[in-house]
Amino acid sequence: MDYENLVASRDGGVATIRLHRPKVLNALNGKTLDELCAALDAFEADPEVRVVVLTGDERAFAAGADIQEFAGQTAVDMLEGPRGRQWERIRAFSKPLVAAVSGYCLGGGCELAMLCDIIVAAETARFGQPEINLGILPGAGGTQRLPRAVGKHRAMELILTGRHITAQQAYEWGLVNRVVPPEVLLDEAYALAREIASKAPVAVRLAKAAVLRSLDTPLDVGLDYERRLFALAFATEDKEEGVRAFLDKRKPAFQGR
Ligand code: DAK
Repeated sequence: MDYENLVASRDGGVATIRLHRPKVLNALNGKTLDELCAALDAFEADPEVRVVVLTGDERAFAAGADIQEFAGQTAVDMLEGPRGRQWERIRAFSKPLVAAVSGYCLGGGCELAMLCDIIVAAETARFGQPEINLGILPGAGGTQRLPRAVGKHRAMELILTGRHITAQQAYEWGLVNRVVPPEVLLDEAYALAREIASKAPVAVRLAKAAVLRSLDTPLDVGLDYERRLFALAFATEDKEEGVRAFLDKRKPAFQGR
């Protein structure tokens, strides 16, 4: 499919979405978010796609929402416009999302990375929630996901000062999985994505759903949810194949059923 502000492609089980508005550091305007949702819809529906890598370019993953668009927008636009639905779509994507982050990853860009399941950062990456400098606050989950990722006090520091942190600091705070030299950023992200893509696809989706549920439920509810999804995995042919392959001492050939 052709998009204006991103490039979407697939290689085997791994698809890639590369944000592409280089003149404005991949600022996330309505059209870009629409296209991102359309690409996710297409990848969700394509059974060949097992994992999606989301990336930007060297200078920016994304420098946040498009501030040009904010000028003149009202509270009602924020409440009733398409933004909420677009972010919900990204949140609901059922397959693993691996963010490969280089350069600026700010505001809505940082919130987008946090919606991904694994974050690989180049040494050049800079993370932050600078909305406070615009007289607003994070609006796509930053005040909720950042404290869950790095703890209350660190999240407060980032959100109340608007300061950026380095990739190394983000790693030390537990916001990203690993930090690598920029030239191997995509290699590292694809190695992870390919490894996940080789696993049983239904189990991978169930595992993603179960881990995400842990972040928004009390332990007993989460354990109950996990028990149900675990039982559901036993209804798949891939479970039979995985167990049989182990016992036969061979590699499993998962079919996604
Ligand atoms: N929007 C629009 N344009 C942007 C931009 C942005 N977020 N960030 C950068 N640009 C543009 C700049 O205006 C500049 O354009 P020209 O002047 O060349 O035309 C070009 O990109 C290059 O930027 P700079 O010249 O500023 O480059 P520097 O290297 O000097 O600085 C910077 C890079 C990233 C530090 C700086 O550009 C910057 O501070 N950018 C703004 C970052 C920011 O404040 N981001 C947070 C935006 S608020 C919601 C969902 C999401 C959100 C809210 C609600 N709902 C679901 C309700 C999200 C909100 C946000 O993200």
